[in-house]
This record gives sequence, C-alpha cells and structure tokens, in this order.
Amino acid sequence: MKITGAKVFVGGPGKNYVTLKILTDQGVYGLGDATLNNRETLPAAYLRDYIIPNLIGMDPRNSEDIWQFLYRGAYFRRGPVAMAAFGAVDMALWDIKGKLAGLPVYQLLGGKSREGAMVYAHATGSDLADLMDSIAHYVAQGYKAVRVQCGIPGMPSASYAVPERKGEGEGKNYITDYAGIRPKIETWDTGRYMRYMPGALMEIRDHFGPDLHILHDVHHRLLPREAAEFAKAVEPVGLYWLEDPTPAEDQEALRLIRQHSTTPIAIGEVFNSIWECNKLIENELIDFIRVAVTYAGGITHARRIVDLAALHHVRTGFHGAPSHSPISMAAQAHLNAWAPNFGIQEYLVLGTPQCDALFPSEHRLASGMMHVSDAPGLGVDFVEREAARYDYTPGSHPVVRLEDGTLWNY
Ligand code: CS2
Ligand code: MG
Repeated sequence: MKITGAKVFVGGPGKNYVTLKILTDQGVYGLGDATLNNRETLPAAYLRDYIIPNLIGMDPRNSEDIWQFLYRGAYFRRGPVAMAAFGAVDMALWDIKGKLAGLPVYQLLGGKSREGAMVYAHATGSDLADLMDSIAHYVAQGYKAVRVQCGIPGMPSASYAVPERKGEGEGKNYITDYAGIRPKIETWDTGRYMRYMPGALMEIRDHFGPDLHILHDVHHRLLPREAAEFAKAVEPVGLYWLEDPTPAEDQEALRLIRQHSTTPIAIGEVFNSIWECNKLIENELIDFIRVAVTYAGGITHARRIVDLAALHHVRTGFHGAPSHSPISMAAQAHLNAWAPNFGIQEYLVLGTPQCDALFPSEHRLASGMMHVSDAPGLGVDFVEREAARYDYTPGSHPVVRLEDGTLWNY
C-alpha cells in the first residue's frame, strides 16, 4: 500500500483551519488538522514544501516509522510549526489505519474506558454579574464543568478572554482578532487581579453550589510566587483546576506552587513535546496535562505523554480552543474514550452549522458529555466543495502590556 498524494487546505467558517488530506493507492484517504492558531500558513507550508514530497510512495500503515522519519529526519526538532505539521500527518495515518481495519480509532488504542467524556464550556462576562449569567446558560444546558473568566474592576482593558461590554460574551471568540496581523494591545494589572479574582470565584461557588466543576485560566500572567499566593487563596473555592498560573518554560518554578497549595494545576496547551512536560509530570507538579494532539505531534506522540502522565496520577485535559478543527477534536475524542487517566476535555462549539457542513461527523455532545463516533477511523469527513468557499484571513492574538508599557505574557 502506498501514499499517492496529499492536499492542504487553509480556511473555514470564521477560522483558518489547516486541513491535510492524504490519498492512497487503495482509494482510502486520511484527514489531519495542522491548525496553529494565528500562524496557520506556516504548518501549511511545512506540509506542502517538505513533508508531502517525502510521503509519496511511503506505506501509510507504518505510522510509527513515518512519525520517526519526520521528527528525527528534520534534525531541527520540535517547535509548534513542525509538530503541528507532523501531528496532521499522524492523525491522517491513524484515520487511514482505522478505515482499513473497519474500526474507530479508540478500538486501535485499547477500546473504551468510559461511555462519555466530560467536557467543559467557556463562560465569560464583562463583570461578575455578566459571568454568572453566562455560567447559568451552560448549567441549564447540562454542563457539569465550566471555565469562568470575568472582567476585573479598574483593569484598564478587558482581561483575558472577556468581552468589553455586558452581555456580549456568548458564542464569541476573544482569542483571535481577524482585523489583520497587527495585534490589539491589552493592559494587565496583576495587583487588581490578585485582589479581586479569589473573592469572585468564591461568589461563583456560593451561587452555584458544591457540584459544579469550576475551572479558571490565569493564562500565564503571574510570577511563580504570585501564582503560589493565588493558588493558596483560592483553595476554599475547590476549583477543578487552576490553569497556566505561570509560564511553564521554567518547569522547576511549579514546585513553589505545589509547596504552598493543594489547588489542582493544569498546564500544557503551548507544549509541543513530552520533553517540555516530562519533569512536571515525573515530579508530580501538575494534576492535568493540557497538550493538544494538533501541536504535540498527533496521536502517536500525545499517547506517549498520556502514558507517562498515567504513571504519575496526572490526568488529561486536552486543549480544545476554537482553533482546533473537528478533525483534531475527533482525534482527542478517541484518546479520551480510551485513556485510563482521562480527566476532562475543553470543548467549544462555535460556528456549528457551517462547521458541520464542512466536517460532517457522528461525534455527539449531550449534557456536557462527548460521545465518540463508532465510524471507522477518526469518524470525521471533509467536504472539499464546502472548503472552496473559504480563504485564509489574517488574524492575531492580542498582545499584553503592563500599564507602564512593559510587555507581558498573553
Ligand atoms: C486558552 C486558549 O483554551 C484555552 O485554555 O488558553 O484559548 C488560548 O488562548 C488559545 O488557544 C490561543 O490560540
Ligand atoms: Mg488556556
């Protein structure tokens, strides 16, 4: 069996999804997602210029060897651009493997460990009252877990992932501004955040009671000592997790948080390989690993991370921001169905009708649980004539500065 060709598409409904389609001499094709949010053209070029010419003639069933060829063969290893491109190839090869076997990918991983995978939604508000409405909206739909973000009184601009004005939160994406590649600037004030947010989280807990899983994303804004203080302050809230309290390039810095608090910590959405989280996992400094199959080299590499995590009581909480296409979300749904150490899945439903037309699938979300499709392979298709309606639109994440102009972490 041989790979005969591959195509890359960039575009989608309100998103620049990077979709890879690998074709074979047996008519079976595989689909992969290489969407690197706001840098989408780069994995697309890596695929077109360097990877696809090498794939032609290879046996698509040898997904492990192909992964090693891409990773070791590149010499300059890792990084988000390369790992997103490898991830797309890997997902497509698992898709082909499942279709050849007539089995959903979760069966190839070891079968189902659960019936449904708990997901969390994003609630957001310009202020706390607005956020409470947003949380209530998801609770009413049966969600058991909600990530909560709100505006901070006196903060010079909206803080991470919150709307400027009341009632504008639902269904919007505050992560990417498609006005061009020059970023919008947000202003951050650590003091105001530290003084306000623990109390706000406690009010949410009091209002919604003990059963709701409450998650909060700091988005890398605190220094390690501040993060330790914050994690300790929010202990009475009983968070499901506190996400990205501090940038984790410095894996050792997470010790400080652990030494001071039992609040569960979730990290890893910006990691591209096991080498960025192995110390965090082996030293049991985190509770949830947040890598995404897209940026972390596909199913083959993500599974290695999941297995390492399982040895150290670290559960999964794969990244599922709206930039992931239904293809990588499906790959994660298969891992979630199988992983013995599954925790939760981030899942956002944005632009669904057009998205469903472009990526038809039988994966289902009901009452805050994701139910994996039983179709062979990843269980998602890609309608090329729909894709022809979309183009690449330049966009950017905001950039954050402190009030004095110092550049900070988005
Ligand atoms: C966020 C992301 O989903 C999350 O937890 O941290 O939305 C992140 O801001 C984006 O993926 C950046 O592209
Ligand atoms: Mg996050």
